[in-house]
Amino acid sequence: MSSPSMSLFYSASSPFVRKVMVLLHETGQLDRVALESVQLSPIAPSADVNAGNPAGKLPALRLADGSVLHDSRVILDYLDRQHVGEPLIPLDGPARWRRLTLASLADAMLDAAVLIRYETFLRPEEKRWDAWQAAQQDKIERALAQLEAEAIAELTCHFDIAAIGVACALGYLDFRQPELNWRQRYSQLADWYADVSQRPSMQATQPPV
Ligand code: 99T
Repeated sequence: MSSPSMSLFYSASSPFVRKVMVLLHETGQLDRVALESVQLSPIAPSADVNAGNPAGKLPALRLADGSVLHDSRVILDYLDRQHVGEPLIPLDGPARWRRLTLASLADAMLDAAVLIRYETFLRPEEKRWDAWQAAQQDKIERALAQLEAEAIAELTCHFDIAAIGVACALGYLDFRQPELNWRQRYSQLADWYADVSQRPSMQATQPPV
């Protein structure tokens, strides 16, 4: 086995990193990427990450030539063009735009959930803003409702960019917002998630307990 040619700035608790890891599993590319574990937050940045990604965010992928790709969407697109199997991001046609739109909705849930995490975990209590936090939570709820009403069949038919994104978003809600009890309101999504979370790629990338 050759040594990895790329390295991924990585955290096991990041759902954006998890999407990349799931794609690596699903496409048989795990051994091409070395993991560089990083602990960071908006107020405790990593100089190494900042040097490659001025936004200071994970994931970032250093390629063999030393250049750095970010963010997760760009990295997924890049890695999906590096294997010989069926692409997980359709190359063209209406399917491409629909699957990317579903993936973007999953990212929007994640953006809101990560902002809530920082608001409740990092921001001093006296500076927190309940209405702002509730507005982020509403975004998550609206996204869950639309996925339940419109996207179950599409998610079920293929474990691709859209399904990976939604699965990682639901996993992150379980990880950081267990009290949300989203399964009570979205039973079809719950059934779908129960099924896909058995996949080896999802099992191997679970957030820490
Ligand atoms: O905002 C920061 O300075 C640090 N935050 C991050 O690096 C988070 C880690 S999730 N990453 C992103 O927000 C990436 C978003 C980007 N659009 C992408 O890559 O798709 C950590 C969550 C947790 O630990 O709970």
